[in-house]
Amino acid sequence: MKKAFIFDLDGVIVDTAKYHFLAWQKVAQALNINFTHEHNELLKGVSRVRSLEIILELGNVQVSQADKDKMLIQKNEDYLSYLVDMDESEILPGVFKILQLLKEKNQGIALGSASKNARPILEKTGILSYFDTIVDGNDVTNAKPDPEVFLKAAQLLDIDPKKAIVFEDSVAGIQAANIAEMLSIGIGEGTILYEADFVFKDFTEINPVFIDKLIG
Ligand code: B16
Ligand code: MG
Repeated sequence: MKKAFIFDLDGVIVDTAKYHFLAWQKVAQALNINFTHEHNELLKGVSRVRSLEIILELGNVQVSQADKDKMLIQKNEDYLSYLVDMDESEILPGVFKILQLLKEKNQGIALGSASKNARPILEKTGILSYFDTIVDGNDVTNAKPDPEVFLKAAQLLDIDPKKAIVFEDSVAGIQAANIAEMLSIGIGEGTILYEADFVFKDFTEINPVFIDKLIG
């Protein structure tokens, strides 16, 4: 049977959260806002604009729209500078194997990410060709937990959403998959991603037998 396997990007395929953190930290420092790794967790799976709003709320700081726009541009330029040297070594453990297995089994493979930088990241890490379709922050109007990103991916693959499986590291992403009536697989901590149908620490914990069961 052909199923739709939809992958989130940051935290699932690559760990770009560390680069987002460094770039947001500069924005926060310029505003005298204390921004910690713990705060960074709040930004996972969240859009760029909403991330800035969260940081401003944390510091109880108000700025004009023009200043917000400047900060968003600055943050992204800074973030992109960390991606310049990115290569396939940044692909998270076990991801390659799963992608290869799904390709061999002729399954639908899609990206469903909130990032507007998804394509260059997939290109730099050399895995763009694995994806039959890509839905990212440029293609959707509603952010996760709205299921738009995943529903669009299933639609582009021409596969019933009920036959879709989503790999996600964020709570909002798991909720989006559940709302879309897709099977949700959390990548990370079970205590955080408890709303997921299954949770694995990383892809090395997912074996071919499990994938076969998902395919049915
Ligand atoms: P960008 P995902 C999300 O990607 C990140 O988790 C989140 O931290 C980031 O703010 C968002 O993309 C937007 O990214 O600034 O590159 O457009 O986890 O949905 O793949
Ligand atoms: Mg993510």
